[in-house]
Amino acid sequence: MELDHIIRKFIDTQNYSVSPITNGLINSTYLVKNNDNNSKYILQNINTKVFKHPQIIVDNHLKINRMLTAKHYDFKIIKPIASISNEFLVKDPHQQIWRMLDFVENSITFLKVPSAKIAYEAAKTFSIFLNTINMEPLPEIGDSLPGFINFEKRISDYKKALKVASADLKENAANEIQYINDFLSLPEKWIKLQHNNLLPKRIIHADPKISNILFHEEHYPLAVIDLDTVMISTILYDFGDMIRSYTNTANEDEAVTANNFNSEIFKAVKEGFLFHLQEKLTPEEYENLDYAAQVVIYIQALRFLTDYLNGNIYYSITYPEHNLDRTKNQLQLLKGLRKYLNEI
Ligand code: GN1
Ligand code: MG
Repeated sequence: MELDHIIRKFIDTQNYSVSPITNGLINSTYLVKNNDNNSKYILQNINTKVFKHPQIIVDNHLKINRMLTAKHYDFKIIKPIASISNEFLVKDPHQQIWRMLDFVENSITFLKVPSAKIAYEAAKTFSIFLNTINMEPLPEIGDSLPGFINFEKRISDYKKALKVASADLKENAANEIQYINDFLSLPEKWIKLQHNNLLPKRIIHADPKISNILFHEEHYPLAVIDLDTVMISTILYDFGDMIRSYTNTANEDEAVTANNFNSEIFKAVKEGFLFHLQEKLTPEEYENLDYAAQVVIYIQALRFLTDYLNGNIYYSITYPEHNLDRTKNQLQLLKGLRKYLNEI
């Protein structure tokens, strides 16, 4: 078996079982169980087309763990597991990079939020996580994804994709292209705030979607996971992405045609997010929360659409229209959110 080579670098037995976990869109993930002693681990193949310097991810992860350990933090801290030869990153014969992480027993993840209560708990968990790691002076966090929150670049990548895409793809995506083009000026204010240094630099998670929190089977939060994107940027991104992920009544992968935005959850997320952070936010941050949510959803739609037009080179897909369906989902969510914000 292909995986055997790599698993044996981490655990010293042939008596194991392995099964894929198909949640992520970038890395490939497996659950490995050592049947000698019943211990379980998460094994991941790091997508080095996206994360060009995996060592940065490992260093950031260890740094964040040290900060969480040093402070009072009630959630589980996921540790990277060293290989038998004491390395956190291991290369396979195809030059693929692998790592192993703690597995948390009795944990589950959600692909969509089942209730406003879970949304509140998730946002509050991130609020505590962010509050715990944002100590002054900010430690040096490596940039694992240069340009990740550079929206000018996101837009120019989209325009490039539009130029080279086939007529067929553009026809399939005609409505979505129209909508994205109509709102190209939406991120301008954000870009300006960033250029003028009006948004404080903080450590953010940058992928606080609902499946990046482990819940106990009895539905209370256990751990924040997936620290790969942890970076120094504006906390508006994390708030926006929580709204993007938690207010969606559909799975991110479903092509929806009717409203998929839930306003009760919107309120719950805001309350949970502000639980620990309210006093820390500057007026610019606080006043732009609702705006940021729109921009993050818009940029996510634009990223899915860009990838569709580029022939699906970034996000993993299971069928050709997958990224277009994801785009439709995000745009429908954006419409729902904007309608709600206009009404209140
Ligand atoms: C990607 O692979 P995953 O699920 O950790 C993406 C996020 C998107 C998310 C959408 C490095 O995260 O930015 O918001 O998909 N990560 C990267 O589900 O691009
Ligand atoms: Mg991620």
